[in-house]
Amino acid sequence: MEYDFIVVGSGSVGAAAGYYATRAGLRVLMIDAAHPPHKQGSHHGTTRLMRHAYGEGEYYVPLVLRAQQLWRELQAHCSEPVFDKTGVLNLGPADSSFLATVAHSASRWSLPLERLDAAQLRQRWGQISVPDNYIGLYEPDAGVLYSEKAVETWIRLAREAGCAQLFNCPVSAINTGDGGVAVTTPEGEYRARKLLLSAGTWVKTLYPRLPVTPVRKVFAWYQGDGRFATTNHFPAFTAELPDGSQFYGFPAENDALKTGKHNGGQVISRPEQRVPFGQHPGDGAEAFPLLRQILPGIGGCLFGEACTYDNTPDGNFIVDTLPGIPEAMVITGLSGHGFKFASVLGEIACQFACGQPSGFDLAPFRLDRPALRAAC
Ligand code: PYC
Repeated sequence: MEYDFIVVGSGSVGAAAGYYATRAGLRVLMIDAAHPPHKQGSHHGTTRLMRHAYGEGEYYVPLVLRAQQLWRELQAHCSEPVFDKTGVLNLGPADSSFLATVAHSASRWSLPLERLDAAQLRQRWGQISVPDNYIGLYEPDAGVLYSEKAVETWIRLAREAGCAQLFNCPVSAINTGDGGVAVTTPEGEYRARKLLLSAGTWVKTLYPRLPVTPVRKVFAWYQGDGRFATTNHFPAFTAELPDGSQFYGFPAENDALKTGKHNGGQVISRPEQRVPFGQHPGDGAEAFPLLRQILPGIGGCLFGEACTYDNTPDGNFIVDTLPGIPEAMVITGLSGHGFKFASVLGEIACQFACGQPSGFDLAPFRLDRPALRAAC
């Protein structure tokens, strides 16, 4: 066997897995169709949210707390910020089910969370405008991750620790045999005892039965000013509008506030359908409802980018072995909220490669869960 562990897709989770497995003493080959960090997947655009009191389900909290420890460790290897504790403010109607789960997650795991009514919100952040039936749930220990910086650091650390890296090299097939796994690339075939498939959006080109839908998404930077910056204690945020649409956003940097719409987007089936920002009608106006209703002091669109979500039917991740290939783990379906977990998911993949069980309850992420069974 040439390698102990091959990583197919070395963006966010794959970059972390490659580093942790190399550090654990395994002979590792990281492969990617591009050269991470890059803009072809879902880790570009500078920033991602780091939320702990998790609105998507309290079962994510143990994972996200371990992820946070690992982000702190990564920070020690990087001279620029990987994580900034800006706080995260979750805004929405008082009866929002997302906010109810945020509150439940915080209480179940004893996480700091402040509840503010509409008047308290307006008093604390005069830049924010909310209807009277809105509340805010503020997580002071949450914040912002610098996604490309993190991926770049893992790639560098893995390389320095002796990891083999084959970038700009697409994998065209994964096969089993001789008690291991083989991948086919234009550079030849490589074999290992174990494999991680973390190819994100286009994972179905290698394993078509996975219930993952690629969706084109956009995010953009809008004219802000010092009132919306961390120096003025302006937090990162999630916001649910009265029509149910969900947005996320970050404090302004260099007078530009980044925001994007979490739901919606265009379902695509080929990479070339992910056309650049501005080429789809509505790209430039997508965030206007958020800005008009919640952040009226923010000005016009400065620039934007397109990215992709790899969505599952229930919005929960897929963390499992590939059906019929127990030597191969698949981590995909991060459904637009997974970057913050890249560190802990990389560690879980490393444990799989080392033959160690994960200490986490991964049942919500299995391929045979009811919500996915119909789709598989
Ligand atoms: O945590 O949901 C999230 C998120 C969306 C975009 C960036 N972070």
